[in-house]
Amino acid sequence: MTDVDETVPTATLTITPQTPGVTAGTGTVNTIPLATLSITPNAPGFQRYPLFEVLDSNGNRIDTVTFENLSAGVESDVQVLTLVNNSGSSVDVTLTATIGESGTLTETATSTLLSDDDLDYVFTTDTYTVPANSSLPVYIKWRPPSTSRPGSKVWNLEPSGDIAALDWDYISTFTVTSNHTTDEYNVNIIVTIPYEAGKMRTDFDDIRFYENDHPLLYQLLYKTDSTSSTFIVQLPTLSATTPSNITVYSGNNSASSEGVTSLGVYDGFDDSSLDTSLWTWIRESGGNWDEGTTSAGKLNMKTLNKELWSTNNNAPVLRGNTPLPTNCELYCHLTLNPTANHRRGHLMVYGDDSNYAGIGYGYWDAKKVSVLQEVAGSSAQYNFAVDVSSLQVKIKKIGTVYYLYYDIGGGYVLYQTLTLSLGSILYPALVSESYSGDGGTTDVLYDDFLLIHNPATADPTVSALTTWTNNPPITLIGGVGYSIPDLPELDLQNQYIINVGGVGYE
Ligand SMILES: [Ca+2]
Ligand SMILES: [Ca+2]
Ligand SMILES: [Ca+2]
Repeated sequence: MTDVDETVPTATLTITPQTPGVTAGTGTVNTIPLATLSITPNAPGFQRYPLFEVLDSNGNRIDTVTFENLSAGVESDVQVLTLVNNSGSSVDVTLTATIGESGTLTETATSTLLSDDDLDYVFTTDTYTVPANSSLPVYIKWRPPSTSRPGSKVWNLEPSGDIAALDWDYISTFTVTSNHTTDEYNVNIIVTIPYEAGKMRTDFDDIRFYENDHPLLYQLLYKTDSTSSTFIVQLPTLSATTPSNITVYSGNNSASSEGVTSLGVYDGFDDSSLDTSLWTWIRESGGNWDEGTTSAGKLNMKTLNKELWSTNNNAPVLRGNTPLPTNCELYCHLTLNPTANHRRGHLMVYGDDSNYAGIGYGYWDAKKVSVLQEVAGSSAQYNFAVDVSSLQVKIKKIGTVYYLYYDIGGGYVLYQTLTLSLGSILYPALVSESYSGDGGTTDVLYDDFLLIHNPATADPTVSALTTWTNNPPITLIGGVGYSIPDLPELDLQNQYIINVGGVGYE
């Protein structure tokens, strides 16, 4: 079917189908005969609406759906998408919108069908502006390909790509609770899914994430088959007040992974070859670095009596190829045993040799967690004595605020919060250095580099997964069950799905 971009305006939309059987024009006008379906994403991000199956044996038919803007602001760029599934005949679809009783509708483009051949989908390029607290009634007129009555009626209240119908056998759930003061949108979080024997594929390809019956974008970062997997999952909304309830589906041996690759970057340094699509050397020290030779599955960059901190800018810097987004998180695991002053390795946000900030580990009269910064060549450092051989470091970048964390086994500890103007184009970087007069070298092993786009401003609280249970066969929207209406004037053969709030469909 289609993939949908995620760049959409904030919206709280309620789909409110009307009662059936209203007569208008030359045919019977039927609105979708369902009770109110309330779907409130509150947020940018596409909303995938339930699948209705409707056929009008009269030929022409008109269905009406009202999209209600419940938010306090004008919603622009609202797009209506109909997906039509028929058995091969052409379908005549027109989409018009009129002024709602309680507000003014501005149609910003004329309807244009983008596809009308043997339809899998039909949609228009229209976008609409819906004033605050007003409605956008949309009339969907289409000509079904057949007047035959196909038999039993099906009202399917499950979302497109319906997880139950497609034979996912198990579900688990978890909650994400914001620790920030305002709602945030399209927030990416890290989720670890441990393997559950017999309830998921050993390669985790059948894992799916849903919220309120809507599929969520996700990206598999890394995994060990039959052991554990780690995903980025994107939440359309992370409410400041209401936790997000996420459902995880598994248990479909024929499923293949449908994740995206746009939410983050991972390098486990596992294939013994530096990935030059990800990394560029600012200064390379040939023969003094390797991936997987010194230590399998790790990148080694030796300290070489070369420095970045202060004015001797001769240390090797392995820099990411792609500039960092405004808000992001960087992670890396470090293994080293420094024994002389200034031997150290860092994960950094790097603009150039005079503008960077990073956290790592090194030696400064003792083994210490180390934070280094330079802003326009003015350098500073922070050190915290702790004797370990490996540790995890993390940088949360929210605009120009840098939160620098370390984890020596007890969980992340926020060590420094720095507000720094490092420039507008910044990259992730790995840097090993040591004092120029030292004369020795230290292996610095880097592993599991991870970059996550658009994290929550404050780390949210992510609950543990609940016990995996059987997937109930029908997903009810809003917790309300609908009986199948008896509509003798309708055949039910064709299907359409209405999406609101999405732009950039392809
Ligand atoms: Ca590699
Ligand atoms: Ca590795
Ligand atoms: Ca410098």
